[in-house]
Amino acid sequence: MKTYKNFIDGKWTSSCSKKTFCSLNPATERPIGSFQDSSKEDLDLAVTSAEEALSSWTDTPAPKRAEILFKIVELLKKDKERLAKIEVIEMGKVYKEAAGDIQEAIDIFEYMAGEGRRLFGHTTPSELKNKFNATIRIPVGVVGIITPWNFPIAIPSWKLAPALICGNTIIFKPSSYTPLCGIELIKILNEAGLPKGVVNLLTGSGERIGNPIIKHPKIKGISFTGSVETGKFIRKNAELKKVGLELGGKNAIIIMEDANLDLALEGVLWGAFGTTGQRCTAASRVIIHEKVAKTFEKMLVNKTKKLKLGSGIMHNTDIGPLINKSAVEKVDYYVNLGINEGAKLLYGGKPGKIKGFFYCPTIFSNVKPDMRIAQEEIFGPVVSIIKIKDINEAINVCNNIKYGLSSSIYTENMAYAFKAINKIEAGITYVNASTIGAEIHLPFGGVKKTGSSREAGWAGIEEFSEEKTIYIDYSGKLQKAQGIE
Ligand code: UN1
Repeated sequence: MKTYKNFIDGKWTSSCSKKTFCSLNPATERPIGSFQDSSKEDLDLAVTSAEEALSSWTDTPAPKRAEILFKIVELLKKDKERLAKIEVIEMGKVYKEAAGDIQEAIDIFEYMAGEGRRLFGHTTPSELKNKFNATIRIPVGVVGIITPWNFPIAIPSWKLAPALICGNTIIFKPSSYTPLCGIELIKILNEAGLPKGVVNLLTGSGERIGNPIIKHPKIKGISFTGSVETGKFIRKNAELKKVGLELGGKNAIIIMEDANLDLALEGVLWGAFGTTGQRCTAASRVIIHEKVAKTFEKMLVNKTKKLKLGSGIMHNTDIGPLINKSAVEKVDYYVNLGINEGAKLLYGGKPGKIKGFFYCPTIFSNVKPDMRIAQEEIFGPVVSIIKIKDINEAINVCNNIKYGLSSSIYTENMAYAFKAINKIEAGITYVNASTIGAEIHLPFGGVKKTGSSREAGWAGIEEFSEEKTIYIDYSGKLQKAQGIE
């Protein structure tokens, strides 16, 4: 089995800890490689390198930095198939979704490369004569990027691409369930010609290497996607660092009585069972008008029965494995909880019969909005159907959760659609589309316990830069603002 290394100061290096850990293929439960179990000492070396690289990277004109990002786009395109296969093997999602993940990385690097010739600030008039006012963007400094396993190439790219174009240098810790994907991405960044120290990669656990990144006094910004618990820990321990957090969801699809049910069905299947339900944006609740609930439930069960579990590498697989054994146990725990809470198990509700971390797609009906299966993030292929009587109740139920990431409504009625757009407490609302599939050039993020940050698109530039205000007085005399003589 191959041992992979950290990337510090432009070199592939073993950890000072001399310890390693394994990453498993979730479809076979077999290890795919061993990785550095990094320590605080490794982090200090990486931070020193990132600090040394900072001023020359920041001084490199943004359009020149962009040339490297365009090169990354080219290399990712060339390598798309190979990277997607690695992602299937390490993370488990089905091949066509893994290819989508790589495409998301290509798209964000391309968008951010374009930003090299924008990175807009503002100009605005002064209240005084012969004075010029504007803002420019400056980098945050050395930033820490800590990413999850569910989009192991795309989510790091959402953060790396804007961080790079804004002139930051980076300490990147991929999830310890998908270190190989992180390493493959950094290999490409390196091949594209990033100067040494601009990006440093450390593999290892949240506890041993994530925590010191969060607390490191020389790291000025943290961008994190993952659990609410870790998000809270970051808020407490990152002190005055600039922090971006994306912390999950309990997203709903509302289906009104006038909805096109065939369309809604496709949306629910894709939102609830795509990526085996392991998206922060997954649709884990269906809030449906009582007039159409029965018909829809039948349609959903019929289609779900046809979904095939299996390795993501096989072309006929619909649903890949969960990430690990504890994910299977967690999903199973929630399924039993749902039964005990009095929900009706319509379909599924058990682990897959094949080897690997599989779980059958699962549908609950008669779910009450306050049941824990309708409140807590399960992160697996489980969907809860909740009946409602009208649009107001639908929106109340939709908002009756601690999260606020994605949401969706299926209706042909403009008034319902706009009510949903205006009243749902979420960072994203789709109309007649599922809760998943955000595009990279728009802001992504949520409200409430999802974390209230935004990333990607122009929000990515805001996340990884500071806006500096410039006043230039060319009057040749002391002028005082606010009318002071
Ligand atoms: C996530 O699960 O954290 O909108 C990200 C989507 C994907 C990204 C999901 N583009 O579903």
